[in-house]
This record gives sequence, structure tokens and C-alpha cells, in this order.
Amino acid sequence: MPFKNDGFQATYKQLNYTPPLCPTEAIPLSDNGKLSSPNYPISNYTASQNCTWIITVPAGKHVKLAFTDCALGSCALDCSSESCTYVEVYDGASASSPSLGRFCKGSVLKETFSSGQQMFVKFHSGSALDRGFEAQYSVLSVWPASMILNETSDVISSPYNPRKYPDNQTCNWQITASQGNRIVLEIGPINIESCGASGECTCDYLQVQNGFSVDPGASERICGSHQKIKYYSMHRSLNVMFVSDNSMPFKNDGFQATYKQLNYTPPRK
Ligand SMILES: [Ca+2]
Repeated sequence: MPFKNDGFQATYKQLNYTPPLCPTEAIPLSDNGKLSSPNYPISNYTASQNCTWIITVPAGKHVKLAFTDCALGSCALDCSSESCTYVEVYDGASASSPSLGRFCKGSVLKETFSSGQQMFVKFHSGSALDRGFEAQYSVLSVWPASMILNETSDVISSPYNPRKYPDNQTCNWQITASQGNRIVLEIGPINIESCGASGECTCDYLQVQNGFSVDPGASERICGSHQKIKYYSMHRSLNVMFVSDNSMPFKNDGFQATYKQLNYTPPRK
């Protein structure tokens, strides 16, 4: 049936269109991959941008973030001014989670690790422009232990304890008993900066993983002041993490803890 219908018409015109460099909502990411500032690596980032990402890994796993490149415009060394360009990493699902570190020009680019299954990353650009950053994120099955301890008994503590601890610290210990044994960890006294509603510990905290405790004061994150909290490992290993954020350095004593191995006899049926 040719020449029976009119078809259609449409008009088009050119528009000046600048795509938004950073969406308002955090960009969701999962598993392993790379993230970078806008325009990277083709040209410099643009001033006054806020890009955010939320990285989610399966329950029970952790996120690792490592910089592969970082060239940010100059700013004061503590990265505190909003006119600075910086990357900030948070231990959780948003920028109200505890900070694992803020990185600007001149910062030591340490790797960061989430204690749970989510990590939030924020890139903020100030007025001084440069190439930007690129970072690799990946899934970890266990907290990385910067210290692996397998002595039958030893003492661990926050940095400089019994003196007050500095800011921007992340310390991890994996304490492992010999095959079939368990670990008992006695923490105290504890004096850690306390922020957020009770139990939230949004600035500095101590966290014990793969263990249990019946003591008052034991919670997912520990902060504030406590005399003694005792943990037992559920299996061979106990993981301990101490995090301090970038506020109020040298105000609190931190903690010290003693661990020892326990002979463990599985319950008989
Ligand atoms: Ca602090």
C-alpha cells in the first residue's frame, strides 16, 4: 500500500548542553573497580564540584580503597578548608559516617578499609585545579591486619598509649590462637572520643570482630570511657580495629588491651 499514509515529521535544533559533572546522588558501585574525579585523565577537574560514590560489597565483606593516582590543587596541609580540593573516605553509607581520612595535596595516601559492607567516597574540588585522582576499590573477606599476632599472650594499645592518641589513625590487629584454641581479650581502661548518639561512635572508635562479650559497654563500636570489657573469640581469630578521625587529636588516652590464648574443649553432645 504505497503512498497511503503521511508518515511523520520532527524538528531538531542544537542546544548548548553541559552535562552535569557530578550527579546530586551518590554513584552506586559494587565489587571491584576504579573511580576517578571528573574529566580524569583527559583534562583537569572543574572547580566547585562535589562527586560522591557509595561502594557496597556483600554482607560480611569489607571495602578496600587504594589511590592509583592523585594530583590535587594546593591547599593547607590539614585539608580543612572548603576552598581546598580533597577526597574524603567514610566508614559507612554516607558522609555522616566516621571519616577514614581526608586526602589533599601533600597527604600520605594510605589505603582505607571499611569495617562494614559499605564505604562512602567524596571528591570536593576547590579553586586550584589539577589532574585529579583515581582510586581502585575492591572486596576484602577479612579486615586487613597490619599486625598479625600469634603469641600466647601480649598487649596491644592505641598509638602512644598511655599518652593521648593522634588523629587520622587506623590500626588493625588480627590475633590468632593455635589450632583449636580461643582468644580472650581484656580491654581497659578505655578512653576514646565519643560522638553521635549513644553507641554510634561517629568520630573515633574501637571495634572487635569475630568475638562476643557480655560486659556492659560492649557494642558494635566502642567509644567513651569504660573500665574493662572482655571479649572471647568465636573461632580461632579475633580482629581488632582502632580508628581516629581528623578531629580533636591528643585529647583522649585511647585504650590498652591484653590477650591470651585459652584451651578450648568443644562441648560434648
Ligand atoms: Ca578524633
